[in-house]
Amino acid sequence: MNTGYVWHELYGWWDMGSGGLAPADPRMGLQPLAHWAHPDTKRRLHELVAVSGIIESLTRISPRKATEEELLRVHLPEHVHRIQRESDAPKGGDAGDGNSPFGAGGYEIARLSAGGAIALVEAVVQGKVDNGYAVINPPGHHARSDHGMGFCVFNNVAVATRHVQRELGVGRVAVVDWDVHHGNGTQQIFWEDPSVLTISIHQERCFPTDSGFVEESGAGRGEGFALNVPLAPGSGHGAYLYAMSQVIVPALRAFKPELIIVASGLDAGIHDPLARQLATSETFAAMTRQILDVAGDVCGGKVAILQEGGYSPHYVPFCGAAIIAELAGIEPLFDPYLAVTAGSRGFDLEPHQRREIDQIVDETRSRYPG
Ligand code: 9RB
Ligand code: ZN
Repeated sequence: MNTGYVWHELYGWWDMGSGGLAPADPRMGLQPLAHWAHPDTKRRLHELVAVSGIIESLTRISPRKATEEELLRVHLPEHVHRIQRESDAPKGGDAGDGNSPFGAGGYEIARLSAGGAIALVEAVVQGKVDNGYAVINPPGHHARSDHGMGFCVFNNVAVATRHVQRELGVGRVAVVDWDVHHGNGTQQIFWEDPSVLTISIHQERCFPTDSGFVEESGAGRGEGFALNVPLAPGSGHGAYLYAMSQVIVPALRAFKPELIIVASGLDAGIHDPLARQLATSETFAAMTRQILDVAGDVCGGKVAILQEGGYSPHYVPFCGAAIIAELAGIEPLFDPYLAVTAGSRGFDLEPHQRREIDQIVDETRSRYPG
């Protein structure tokens, strides 16, 4: 496969300050330490792709900065201009929820992240590559039209989707968000839009804690074009693949998109500090295989995978590299962590997980988009 690949050094310069989840504050007992979303995790993914030699099999695609006009297709002017203003301040600003700080000059990096998404999706649509992966940063799936949150400033997936719809004549786009957190921003942006099917598979009530329920399905003309697959904590390889094959793949086959964009958080990985799922590099490779198979049947294999979250600096690189190797059709990279986790209880589909996923099938099958 001719697989596109996006990375830029400035993604590794995204400055979240110090503190962990919230900014350090001794009055709250919060000691300074590298923020959980420190960009080194994404840089280490890129460096594993480079050092392993996987990069030799990929087509490098250079990102550009998304223009203000491109951002405004998705976001309100107040949001874009506030980020721009705060980025000009000596110490930067916050994406919108007080827990998502960024340093001076962050506007430029956030535009480069959205522009990296545009560049990859455009190359896939134009057939310059068959599929591709963009290790972009900051992430985007929590960013709503009116404000950022959850470490996300601009909704990269949404900006790229609008770009190919407006500029390249693409109609139906499916977004599969396997980040362990709910893709609430993407869902909100396309809530009433039947041209974009948003699917989010996530740990139930992980973040945000008040969205991502099965009952959320879109509204107006977009009714039925949002799909949520909330999983119990402790879901692993078996549960993820069962949910993909029973719910997500059938919905994609019914919708028949012209392009599939994956919002690829790697924080469902077993070593992630921000969630409690048990996915391994093999899980991510197998989910990629499922997406490639359905894409091969419905949209000529057009799949663009865009980085979202992922907070284990040790394990994220192996999960990302496994996805990229699967996209490119090359040998998987040896994952030294598998030896530690193999055989752990919860890797196979547990009876309660099967029951809950079957229930999601029952509740959603009648409203699959067509
Ligand atoms: C804090 C809150 C967060 C913020 C972001 C994430 C993960 C994002 C991600 C998880 C929890 C709230 C610190 C709310 O990876 N997305 O893909 N917590 N945010 N209140 N407080 C005090
Ligand atoms: Zn996440």
